[in-house]
Amino acid sequence: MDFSRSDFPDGFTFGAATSAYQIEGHAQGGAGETHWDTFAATPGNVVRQENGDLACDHYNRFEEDFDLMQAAGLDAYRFSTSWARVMPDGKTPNPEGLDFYDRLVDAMLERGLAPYATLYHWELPSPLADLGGWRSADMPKWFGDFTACIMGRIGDRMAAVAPINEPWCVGWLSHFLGHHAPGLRDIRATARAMHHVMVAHGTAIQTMRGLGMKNLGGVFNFEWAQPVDDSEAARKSADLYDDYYNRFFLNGIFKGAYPENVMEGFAPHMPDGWQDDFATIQAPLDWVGLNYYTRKIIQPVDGAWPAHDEAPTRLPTTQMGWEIYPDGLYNFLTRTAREYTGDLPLYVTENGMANADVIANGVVDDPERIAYVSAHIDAVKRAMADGAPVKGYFLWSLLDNYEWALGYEKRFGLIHMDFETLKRTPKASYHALKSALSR
Ligand code: IFM
Repeated sequence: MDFSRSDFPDGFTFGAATSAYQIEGHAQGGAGETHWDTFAATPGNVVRQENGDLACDHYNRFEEDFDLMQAAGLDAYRFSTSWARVMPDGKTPNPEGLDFYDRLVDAMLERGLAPYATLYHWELPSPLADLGGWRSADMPKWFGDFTACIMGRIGDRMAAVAPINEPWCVGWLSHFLGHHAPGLRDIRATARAMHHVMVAHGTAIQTMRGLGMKNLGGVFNFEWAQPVDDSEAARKSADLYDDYYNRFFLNGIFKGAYPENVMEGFAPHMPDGWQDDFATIQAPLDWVGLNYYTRKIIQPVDGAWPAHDEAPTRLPTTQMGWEIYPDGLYNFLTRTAREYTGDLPLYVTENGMANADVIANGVVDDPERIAYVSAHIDAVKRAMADGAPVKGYFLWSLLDNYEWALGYEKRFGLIHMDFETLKRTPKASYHALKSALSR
């Protein structure tokens, strides 16, 4: 890769990220059913109706995975804790699940990998989904109880914790676009879910402060919004996309208000008393994590709010069809520091690409991923040179894994997974990263 560790200040963290449902093998260890299991079992939602029952069997093979991380010279592991493994019905602790995360964290520490935990990465226990899931005003309380339960067990060994991975996906993608569980397409459900996710985030931060924990942050996914042309209508459309995708969460947390143009759509559907929740939402953070992959070209269309669509790109794309646009990462890092977070540490908590990788004679050549990561690391360096206080970079993902509605065919890993044999094969990008980190 086109960089070396010595290009970065001492203490800059290089890590890799995963999530529980995408790798662990959810059918093991007494985990409860989740809304992803039933979403995946419903025809038309997930490619080949694939689910996370076995995934990478990380549940039994995490030592091997951590050995590979250690051998690559990585400093940190960003993982998530499955609510349904820790509390199968969403409310009652499962000793087997707690023991698993206890062992997992100790195995990281034994190999010098700093644990960066995310409490929730999308597998909601079905009994809570039955009660309304993220539409319910009770979610923040249930989530606070889960936070106390899991962090009461492993919180003493965390390097950093964030409550919810990618609130936009939990709210908009899952309740407005219906692409993820619970697969709703309903603006009232969306407005409520977007707000309750924010209150749950703040509740979890307060709960962890109560446990005496430090280094607590929030992780948000951002897409750069480019107007399709110079027209006023295109600019307004791109601004609205930017506001409900990116700014909604930062505005809520750092300014105590949601963007006005988003409220034009949401206001009639917000839960009672939502304006009183900002004291919780604004619980102070120690760092902010940005997940960044791509840019979207936005064009206005006739129709109901938000009345816009994505236009095709002319730039190269990844296996996901996502445009490769490293400048977007530079833009977000500098804008976030300038407009919201000031000196607060920033992390790139996810960045990477899916590629149609194939294994031949035991080797996986992925020059596309090496180029993608190099270009995005260069964007991080430029943002730092221009004053953004970036303290770390996590690659998505350590392993090829379950890419949600797209099943197992989109390969994001530094390590190739044979999903039949579960054999792990480090790709050329893994070896390139290892050599960059040792320089
Ligand atoms: O696989 C996902 C992950 O779960 C959340 N961030 C984006 C990744 C790639 O789509």
